[in-house]
Amino acid sequence: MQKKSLLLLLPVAAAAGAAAQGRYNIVYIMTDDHTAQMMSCYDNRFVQTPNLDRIAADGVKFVRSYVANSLSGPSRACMLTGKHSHKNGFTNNEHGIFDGSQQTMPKLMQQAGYQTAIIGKWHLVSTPTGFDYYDIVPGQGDYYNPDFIKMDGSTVQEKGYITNLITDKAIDWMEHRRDRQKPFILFIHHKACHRCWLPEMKYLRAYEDQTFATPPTLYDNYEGRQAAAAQEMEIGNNRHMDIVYDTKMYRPGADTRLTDLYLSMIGRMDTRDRADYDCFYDSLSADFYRRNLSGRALTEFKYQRYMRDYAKVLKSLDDNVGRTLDYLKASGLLDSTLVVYTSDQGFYMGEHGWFDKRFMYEESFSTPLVMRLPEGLKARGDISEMVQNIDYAPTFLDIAGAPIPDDIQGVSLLPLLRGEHPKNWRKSLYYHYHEYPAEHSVKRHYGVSTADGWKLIHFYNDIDVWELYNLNDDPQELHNIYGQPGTEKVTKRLMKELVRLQQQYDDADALKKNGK
Ligand code: SGN
Ligand code: CA
Repeated sequence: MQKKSLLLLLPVAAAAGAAAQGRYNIVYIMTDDHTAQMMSCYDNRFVQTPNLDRIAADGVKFVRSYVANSLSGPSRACMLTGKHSHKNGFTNNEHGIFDGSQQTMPKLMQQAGYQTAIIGKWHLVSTPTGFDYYDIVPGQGDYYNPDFIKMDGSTVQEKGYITNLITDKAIDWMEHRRDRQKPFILFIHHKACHRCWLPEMKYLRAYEDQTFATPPTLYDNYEGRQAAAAQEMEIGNNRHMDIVYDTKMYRPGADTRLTDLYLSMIGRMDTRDRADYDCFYDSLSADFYRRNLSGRALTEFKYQRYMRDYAKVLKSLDDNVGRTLDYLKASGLLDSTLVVYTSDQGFYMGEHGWFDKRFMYEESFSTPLVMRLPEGLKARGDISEMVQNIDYAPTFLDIAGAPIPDDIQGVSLLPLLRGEHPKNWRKSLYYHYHEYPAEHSVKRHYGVSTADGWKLIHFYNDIDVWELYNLNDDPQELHNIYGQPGTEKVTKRLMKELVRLQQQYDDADALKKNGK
């Protein structure tokens, strides 16, 4: 009680610098592969997410929020360290092991007197460091009756649907396990809405009568974009989007590349749930094989299945974020807690014909970011300054009143949360994606994106291709105008900015690759 009233009396600057007792808590909720197109406060076309929208309605929505490297493990490492991938060392999922001995924001939060806990997806291979408590899933985790890795090193299978379980554990930690004498930072890392979008049983039949509008670029021909043409993440291609695993059109004897993986995942369900699941998808599957679809009809069928299953998974997520907010309110914590909701990156919902992420194009470079602000932080509504996931670490440190080490590359968002709009705010962002050759075949690339709507990208490794976009004229990034007459001046400006950022962030390997 004393803690709450103390905080409410403190103006923000004093609160940030005050003793542990008077400081804000932080609840950081991060989903997997949740994209702004599927969050109604960003985009109203497809689904309603009333609980996620509540966060924005009571706080702020960042409309230019981006990641540094559009992939799970790397994004998580950027968030934890406040540094770009080449500095924190975790550049890709397939070969990375996070070096847990390095400086991380949770460790610095501990030093500042915070209790730290993480529940859910970790995906950084090494054992978590800097957490007073963890209960994490191995690798990508499972939707049904998932395993959890405990702090004693044991792995325990738990009964239920993953989004509910992670939320139960988060609430249980806040209610029963934490030290109430300390402020806390709790990381709730959901598996939702990662591939292959397996729904909670109560939403098995949700969205089935909804037909989602197809994006105008579903049949993109990738003209002038060599790397876009070389990817392997097309909905219409059965080698990329698996008809059994991704769209659940299983039938006995099916032997697609990912059939076994699919069967092992749904093999975790309880018998009764499985019978209901089979009853539902078997009849869709029988109908699908009877129709013998091909070409655009097949692509559009897969697109509808993809959208519906993704929407089902998201519905449980939205419910559970609502449950988390309700708990914070009921327990009297809400007004002393910064609630952050974001994703590890954006995702393609059929734009360019794709699912998955990785590219520096807007859908996957951007990520949703909304925050409910505690008493004393005055900002409300949309924030249009450019922000990136390397900014979260310095923001949380700033909120804790802890010093921000010089080697942290992100910047604190606290001034923006106070309602300020610093004149010298960054005017460009740096991006670098490293995972190639790998699943989905997205070439390595880095680039710069500017506040006035320009983007310059260099794809390298087994290719040497530059792309230039003017997002003001070409928001869908269909027209690569690199090298076209009239673009010399802007290209020169962007190239200079790219080099400046690579120098500032000390990305020495990338600097060498410019070849300019
Ligand atoms: C898995 C998925 C990929 C996905 C990566 C990375 N394949 O490998 O489709 O791009 O994860 O995703 S699957 O057959 O195992 O589903 S990330 O979000 O973890 O980076
Ligand atoms: Ca992800």
